[in-house]
Amino acid sequence: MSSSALARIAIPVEPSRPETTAFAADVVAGLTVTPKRLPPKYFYDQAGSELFERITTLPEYYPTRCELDILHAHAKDIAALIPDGAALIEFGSGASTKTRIVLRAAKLAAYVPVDISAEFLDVQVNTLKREFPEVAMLPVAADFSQTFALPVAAQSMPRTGFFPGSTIGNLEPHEAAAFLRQAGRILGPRASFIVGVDLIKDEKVLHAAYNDRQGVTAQFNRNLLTRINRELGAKFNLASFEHHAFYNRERSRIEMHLASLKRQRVTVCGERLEFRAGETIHTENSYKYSIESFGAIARGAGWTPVAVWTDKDNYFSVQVLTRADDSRTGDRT
Ligand code: SAH
Ligand code: AVI
Repeated sequence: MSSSALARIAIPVEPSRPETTAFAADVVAGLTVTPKRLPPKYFYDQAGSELFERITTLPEYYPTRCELDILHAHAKDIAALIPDGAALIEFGSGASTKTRIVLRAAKLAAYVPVDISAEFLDVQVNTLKREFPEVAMLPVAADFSQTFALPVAAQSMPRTGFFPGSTIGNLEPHEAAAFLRQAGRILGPRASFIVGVDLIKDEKVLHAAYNDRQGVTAQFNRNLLTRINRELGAKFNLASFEHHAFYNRERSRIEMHLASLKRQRVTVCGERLEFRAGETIHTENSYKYSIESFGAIARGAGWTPVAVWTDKDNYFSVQVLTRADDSRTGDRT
């Protein structure tokens, strides 16, 4: 957005917080273009993080179950990749459920959970400190797609990266490549990076995972409007927006949208926004990869895939990457 457009935006409810100003700018920028869109990172306020945790327990949401199975099956392999005394840097750590498998299997000196959902992160870290008193907990509340500083204590330790959940699938492929490059700089030479990547599969399975019968995914999607109402003083009527999620086969991605059920006008930060009946706000993409297509992105970003593990149904993969300047041969099971 241009600086004059930024200056036009009015009334963030808490104008002194830089995060609120950035949120306001991104919301206005995304809702004044056609088609309307919002960045998925804004799903994750406290309520959004809690809703995501409920999603992970839904019968239809296979990714968490599959990835937990893979991590349990390969806990020893993962531990063998991690040098003693290393720091585990996790991007988008959420409730750190999967991380506990790694924390139990490896001899880590420090855990650096990086997450944009600051309040939720704080609560998780307090619990983790009690569970793993021998591991230094060094949380970073930050947007991992921007430059951020590693805690000083972790800078002198060997570092291993962890990015489970297929959160990488919520980035556009070119953003995923840029992210992997930046992660390479953060993790340093000779680092390993363990990345969860959701795989292309039967479309019915994909559709069900994002259209659960209890409507939790719909609540997660609509929570974005609740957050805009609360933090930016808007008055979206949640009942007049419907959750839409479908698989876009050509682009190998689930798309989530909020569809306006009628013609309506909503004012956000002083901008009068018009919605046609049926017009949508595109809120998230969740890209699904083949092992080869993800491998190509990783290679292009300076990493070498050295191991790929999948669950019994081949729904989900955990991929081990090493810096391309430190490639070694590995298994592909
Ligand atoms: N790793 C967990 C959580 C995945 S949900 C799991 O596998 O279950 C995605 C997580 O990434 C959320 O906790 C969210 O707050 C965080 N996140 C999303 N976009 C982010 C960004 N740009 N920067 C930092 N954290 C982000
Ligand atoms: C965090 N991320 C990988 C989830 C996904 O599956 O794309 C977010 C999510 N969106 C809807 N349900 C879950």
